[in-house]
Amino acid sequence: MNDNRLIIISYRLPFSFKTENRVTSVKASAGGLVTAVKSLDLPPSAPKPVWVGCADFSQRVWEKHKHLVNDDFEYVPVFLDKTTNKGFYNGFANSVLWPLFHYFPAYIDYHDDYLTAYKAANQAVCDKVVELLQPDDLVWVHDYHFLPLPMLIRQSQPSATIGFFLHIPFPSYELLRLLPGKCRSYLLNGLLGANLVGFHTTDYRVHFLQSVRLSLGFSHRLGTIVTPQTKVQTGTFPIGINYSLFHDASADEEVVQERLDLKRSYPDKIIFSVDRLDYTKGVMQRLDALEVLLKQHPDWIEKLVFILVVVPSRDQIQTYWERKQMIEQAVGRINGQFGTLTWLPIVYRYSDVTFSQLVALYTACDIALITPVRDGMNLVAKEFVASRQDQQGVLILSELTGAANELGEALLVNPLDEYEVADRLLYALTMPPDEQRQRMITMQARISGYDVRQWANDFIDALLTTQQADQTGQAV
Ligand code: GDG
Repeated sequence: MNDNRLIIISYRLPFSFKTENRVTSVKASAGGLVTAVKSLDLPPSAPKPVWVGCADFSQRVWEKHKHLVNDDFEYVPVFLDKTTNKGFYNGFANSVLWPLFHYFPAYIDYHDDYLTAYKAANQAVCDKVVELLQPDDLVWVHDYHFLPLPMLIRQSQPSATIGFFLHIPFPSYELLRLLPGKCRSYLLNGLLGANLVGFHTTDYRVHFLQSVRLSLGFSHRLGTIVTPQTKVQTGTFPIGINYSLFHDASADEEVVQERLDLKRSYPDKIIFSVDRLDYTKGVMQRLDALEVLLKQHPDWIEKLVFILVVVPSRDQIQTYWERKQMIEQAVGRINGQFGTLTWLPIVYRYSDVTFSQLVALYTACDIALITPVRDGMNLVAKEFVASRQDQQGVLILSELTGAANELGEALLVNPLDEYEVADRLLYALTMPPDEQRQRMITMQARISGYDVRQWANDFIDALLTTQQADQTGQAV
């Protein structure tokens, strides 16, 4: 890193305001992106980085309470009107791009006015960024909410240095072509405004390069796309986690106490999962697998418990609240079918848990059952591995996650095959401690070597390289 000022753009800012009994306080939010950006190695001489995002509070609240938000960033909220924000976020971003990029074409709900709102929101964010932008700033745009933003900024500031990182999968061209041609070209052209476009895996990157060639006619040379106006480098940057945070937390006093409480309440084998409420996370398929296991192996009845934490998310979108109902029906059905007067197979919680509870669950469980049907990376799998100081516990992981590329010692499964998942559950329930240790040690060595700080620094270093190459006129 050098002394350039960093401008981060993400849909959400990393905090929210909470008012209780007329007292307003600030709540910092966690999550992969926030942790990543906050752990960047910025030199002490670097100017304060700026974080631009869409406000989920009013301008009046911001003016009154912004003094409460006091950390290493300067925050710049963009205030969108309600209709634009709804069409942008619930509409185009989460009812078109999200299902499409996660291979759920049947869930796409495309309307032209969603696209209009998406364009308006991107323009509003662009206007704000351009207002702030100074020579030598590095702009880092995050995720599918802002695919057109790099080109919008570039059109107004041709010499800006712009990086873009996609946190979700980039689908194969066969999926992308479901979008109307004008819309597809608009989105792909938007990304070509960046100097560097980053993905979690090489597959996603290859899909992007193919889509650009087939939709726009620009081929690439060793991952660099040259158009008459721009030169765009692409790269693979698998996001990591704050490894030491999770590893060390397992010995925190609060976590130890929570873990003891859990072990006392659930003395048998514990299977655990935590996900945002989302059809991509494969919760229904996971429940089907548990049902198969208990049907085929009734000797496990009363000898295990599945702690299923589902974190509320996007519940104003139909496919999301419908999913919640489906999950709750399935939990009720399985508990009714296999439960006894003193035991239930599933403990279900629809809420978030604190960091200490999360680490206690990661370290109390015998099996982490992580079976998304599509996931850009999946940080939960990495956090589970990092937190196991005891080198015990089995990870069952969907092969359709980005994380599966790095966690080959997990029991990899196809989440749609409930018989395979049930079979792997059975194997995990009886896996000898030595085998658990061997697998865990290898995974820990791998993910501790490339943590979130390194991920963020690598991306910024690669972005700086494109800037230097542009300045000296050499090919990237
Ligand atoms: C997107 C991509 C990609 C969850 N529940 C609680 C809680 N969490 C934290 C986890 C983890 C994060 O939220 C979830 O990250 P994931 O990667 O699993 O999933 P997405 O939210 O879908 O993230 C994904 C990621 O971006 C990063 O690029 O990996 O593929 O979809 O950090 O720990 N934290 C606490 N309580 C909870 O109840 N404290």
